[in-house]
Amino acid sequence: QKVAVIGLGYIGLPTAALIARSGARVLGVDVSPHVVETVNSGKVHIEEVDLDGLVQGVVSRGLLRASLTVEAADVFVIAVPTPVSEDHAPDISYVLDAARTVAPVLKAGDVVILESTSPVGTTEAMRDLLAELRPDLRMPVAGNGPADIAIAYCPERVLPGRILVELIDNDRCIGGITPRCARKALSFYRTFVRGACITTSARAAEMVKLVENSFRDVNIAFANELSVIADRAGIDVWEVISLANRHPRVNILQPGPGVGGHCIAVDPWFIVHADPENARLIRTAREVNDGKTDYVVAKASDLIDAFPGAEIACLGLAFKPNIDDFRESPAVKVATRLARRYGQRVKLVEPYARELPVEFAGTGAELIDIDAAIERCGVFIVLVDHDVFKSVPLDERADKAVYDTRGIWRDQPAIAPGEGKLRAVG
Ligand code: SAJ
Repeated sequence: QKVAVIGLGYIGLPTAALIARSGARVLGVDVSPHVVETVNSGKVHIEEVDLDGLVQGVVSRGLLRASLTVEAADVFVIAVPTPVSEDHAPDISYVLDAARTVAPVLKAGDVVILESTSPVGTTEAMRDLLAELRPDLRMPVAGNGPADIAIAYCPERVLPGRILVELIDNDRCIGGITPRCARKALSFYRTFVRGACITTSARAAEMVKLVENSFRDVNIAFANELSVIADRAGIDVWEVISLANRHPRVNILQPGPGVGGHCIAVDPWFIVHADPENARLIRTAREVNDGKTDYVVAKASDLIDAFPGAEIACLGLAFKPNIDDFRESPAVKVATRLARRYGQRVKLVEPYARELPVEFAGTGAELIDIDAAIERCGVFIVLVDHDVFKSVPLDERADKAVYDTRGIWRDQPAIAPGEGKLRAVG
């Protein structure tokens, strides 16, 4: 069968490559000429474990090809961004654009699957648009009997850094506009997914995706709120969490400088926007997690001010450990605010960055490696729990003033800044 994947980003490209490896002929469609050229030359424009080798293999075997324009196919998979605007309203225009792209080449028997995280009702909106553009084809409507086109929503739920593994092994939830649509999409996913594939309605599947990420956001907010309360009470939050987690039914997540990435900090707003009156806990969790970033900036500034003149090392910029993804990263937010305030004193340590990210242009902040930071800097602000930071032994950092937002150096002693003791944890 022939598959067209619309959108060759963090989800679309790995998905296209895996489908191609399962033996289908895959056309990847993207609006960016750079992305299309890169993929066609067997290379990748994003970093993800093992993706480069996979793409190179399927492109060289002629199974995956990229293009700026769509062609006829049997299955269309849409994986385009669904951002939120400043006022937290979801923007589904890329999904609707993708539907407009696909509409002219649709034929009876085709399957159209939306994978982008979407507000409830988006798959139906896409169906309505396709119906308008192709009145010659019967689009699925619940209770209306057979249709020419099957339309389904099947959210991705993979973790950056483990995308290729999770695309195959995670369970999938497949929501059809009608049960028949779900069954057609199911037979497609069975060709490359090893996890269980469970069918439901499109609206339920849309909600499932939003709920998963909101669940995680609320639970991280709990840990972040706890970290502030414990800090003010002079208690080590990581000790409290690890002891509380010994209870058989307690599993508290880890506090940090806030929540980043392009999913968990965004998707809960889709639910809040749809029902602001009732989504109170979900909205508060967002506010708590964003507020933690402000708290970290204030605490880091207090520590820095206690050591005038000392150079400051901000450890980590990625939105989570051991990846090179800086999108919506709370570490970047904290470090840019510190760099704007303390200028050249600020040194950024990020083994996953090849150059200084644009946010820091003009601040005077500089990218250095961890060894240089240990030699030069007196104040350390730990923002990301990269393994390379965790492995720095105490004797190399015992004389540093440290604010550790991730709890990786719990053996760090407090350092006296001239007069008075200053212990910075939480
Ligand atoms: N974080 C904490 N403390 C924790 C766990 C995470 O502060 O205990 C922070 C991370 O540092 C990071 C943010 O949360 O800044 C998000 O990281 P993550 O690892 O929780 O999630 P993502 O954004 O990489 O991927 C999530 C996953 N969703 C869930 O785990 C419910 C993934 O399965 C989804 O596919 C992905 O969002 C997505 O695309 O929606």
